[in-house]
Amino acid sequence: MSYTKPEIIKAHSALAAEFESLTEKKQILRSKTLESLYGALRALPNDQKATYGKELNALKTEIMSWLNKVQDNQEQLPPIDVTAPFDVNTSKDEKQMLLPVTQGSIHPLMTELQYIVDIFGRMGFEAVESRQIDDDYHMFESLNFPEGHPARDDYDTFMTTDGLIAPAHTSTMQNRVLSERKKNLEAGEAIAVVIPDRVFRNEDLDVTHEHTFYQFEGVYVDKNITVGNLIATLKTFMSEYFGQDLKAKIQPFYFPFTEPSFEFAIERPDSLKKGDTEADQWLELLGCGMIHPNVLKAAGIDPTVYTGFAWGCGIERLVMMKNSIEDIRHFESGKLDFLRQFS
Ligand code: FA5
Repeated sequence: MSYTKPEIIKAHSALAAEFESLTEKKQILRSKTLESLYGALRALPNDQKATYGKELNALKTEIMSWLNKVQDNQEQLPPIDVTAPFDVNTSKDEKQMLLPVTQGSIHPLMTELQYIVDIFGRMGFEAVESRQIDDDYHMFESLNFPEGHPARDDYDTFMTTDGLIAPAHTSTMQNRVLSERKKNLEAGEAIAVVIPDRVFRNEDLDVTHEHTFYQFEGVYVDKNITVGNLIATLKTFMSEYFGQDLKAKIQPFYFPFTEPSFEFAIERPDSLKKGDTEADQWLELLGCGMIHPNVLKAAGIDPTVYTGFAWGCGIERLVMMKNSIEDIRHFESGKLDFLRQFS
């Protein structure tokens, strides 16, 4: 449309220049120039409003078409694969350069996880992956937490309204590994498995508590297995992992899926001691115990013939102990200063 009103003609070229200079193009709709045209419309005598208003509307429509054009152009931009190991700024015709590996390194948690799995591999444990979405049966039911059991509240579990669960511990895998390996057990082969993965809890965060963290579960079942075997296994692992014998202690605890149940703590190195009380000297690393007969039964294993132990250990807390890291929140912070210490 060609405009006739001098104020609108002037505003049109001012708006076109302003649009050109804007990075956030939508801001044009808030332009002072446009605003003052609307102010002028309101101030006009009624008999002049119609023609002025028509031109102002046409100007607004033209501005909207500028905006649509910009949007169309943006939509036509080729998508960028942010996971590609290339420099995304090189054009298609140029030879795409692989990013130098010095710009990235394996996350310390993954390095440690591989090391943990390797130690257990040498101790005869097979590694099985857990999962990051599960259901009520594996999170609670199969682990001897019947519906309405108060201990369900101890695991501040994220769940969807239709019953899907973000696992709050790796124990969700116990029923699966026990059921799958029951036949081999009956044929004389002990069940010996470690299960690492990410777990999620609606936690209050502090230096030793994260909402998303890693655990590894251990499950061992055979005939004549006792608490002595459990402690010996954990101590062997700890001395191999830390390269020295650390003071460890177990104290009675409660988990619905083990009986008896324990908490296993190790003495903090001096740099991580928090205070003078007994509790400040120790870091709780894992929960463990003898697998409850109901858990074995849920997997079809006869608890009068077989016994076993299980544990669930926080990987961050192990790595913190080993490297004198004072705050668990560094791991997920993405801070390069922190990560580069391990590259
Ligand atoms: C459990 O998760 C049990 N499933 C462990 C278990 C497995 C017991 C098999 C018996 C048999 P607990 O909630 O205590 O227990 O967590 C186990 C370990 O995970 C803790 O000792 C700690 O090392 C780690 N952990 C727990 N909560 C957090 C958190 N918010 N942030 C970081 N690490 C945590």
